[in-house]
Amino acid sequence: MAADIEQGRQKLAWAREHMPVHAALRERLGRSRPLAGITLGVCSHVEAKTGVFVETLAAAGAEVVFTGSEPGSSQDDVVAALNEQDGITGYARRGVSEEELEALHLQALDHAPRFILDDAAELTARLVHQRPALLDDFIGMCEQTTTGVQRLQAMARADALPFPAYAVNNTPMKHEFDNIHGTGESSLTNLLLTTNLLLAGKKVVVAGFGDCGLGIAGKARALGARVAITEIEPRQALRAHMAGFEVMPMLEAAAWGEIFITTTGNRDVIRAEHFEAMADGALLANAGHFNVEIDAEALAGLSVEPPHEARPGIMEYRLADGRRLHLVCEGRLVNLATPTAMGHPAEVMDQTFAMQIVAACHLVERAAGLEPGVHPVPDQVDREVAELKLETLGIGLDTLTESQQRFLDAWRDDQIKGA
Ligand code: RBV
Repeated sequence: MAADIEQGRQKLAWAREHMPVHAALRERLGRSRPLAGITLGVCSHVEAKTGVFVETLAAAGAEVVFTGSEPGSSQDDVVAALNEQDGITGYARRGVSEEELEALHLQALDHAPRFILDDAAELTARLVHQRPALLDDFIGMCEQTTTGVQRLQAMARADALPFPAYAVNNTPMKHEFDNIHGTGESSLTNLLLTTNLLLAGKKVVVAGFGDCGLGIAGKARALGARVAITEIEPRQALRAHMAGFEVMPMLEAAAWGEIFITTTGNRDVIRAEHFEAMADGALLANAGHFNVEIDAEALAGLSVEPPHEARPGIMEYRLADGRRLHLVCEGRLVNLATPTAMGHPAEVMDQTFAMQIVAACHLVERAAGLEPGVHPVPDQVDREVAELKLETLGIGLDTLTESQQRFLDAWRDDQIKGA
């Protein structure tokens, strides 16, 4: 069936309306056009907010080629509505296989992008691994997610990162908002929509107490759930404990919990020994980038019959003793890949993608002077986006007085007390 292009335009218009930082950037960068003449690859979940991000990059002068960063998260109507715009070409489809996703990525790489804005380093890793001839003219890339930064660091350790990369995920403006509030709200929203079940009073196990885990755990508790955390890092475990959460190993949590949400960025976090311990009806969902945190193969191996769809987006596995375990959207990103999922809320993506855009403009300008490797985004860039965001919210700031500034610069006792 042909994608409903009018619906795609409507989704883009709504997202535009709720992304005021992008509106400001579109105007500013539309005048200075800092990305003029550059073919830019964007790999992300291609829904409406990502669409506004792509439009803004085109307004900044770039020739944009986009593709999807996950098989289940792009929306065909938005893809069609983007493809009709000047300066934008895209290759993304909802519900593709891993092989089809690879083919779409390679189609995007056929445009020979010289800069990449990536999610989980998906397109970047392919560029280095499968299209090394493009590296000669390649400028650099910006990465927006925790998984991608860790992957880029692995590439750097393996001598496979011959250009500068900005760890946009690590800026306060990204991970303290997107990971905590974006993942926190959208994972729970979509889990509840997909299951039509109540969170209040439920025992929820969150695997991992990084920013995403912290966001989900805090918001689940705010909705009345009892929350337990599993961790491998002693200080994170203590943080969770002192934030008032139960902390326990997964084997114990498996027997305790009713809903499980993984956020670790690693694989096989919930596996056979854990499925064996779970109660009938347990719900399993993943909020990490890759669908490897819940070992679905092991779950299928324990099942006495092929899984069947219990509700759209939920597969039911029946174990030998009759217990049923429910896996949400094949363990793919619960906030993006369920049938009704729309990703993070618009206000959060306005901020995240603004960081990507401003960081990209900054890196394009200074890439020649930077060593290959993973670099932090300069703090000033982060501050500027924060100021812009506050401006759109109509929130004012105080400024330091001269004596306050002197106080901060002082170190001698007489200076501190006498200033
Ligand atoms: N994310 N994108 C959306 N476009 O709706 N929602 C979440 C969207 C991004 C988020 O910024 C995170 O870094 C990444 O998805 C994980 O794949």
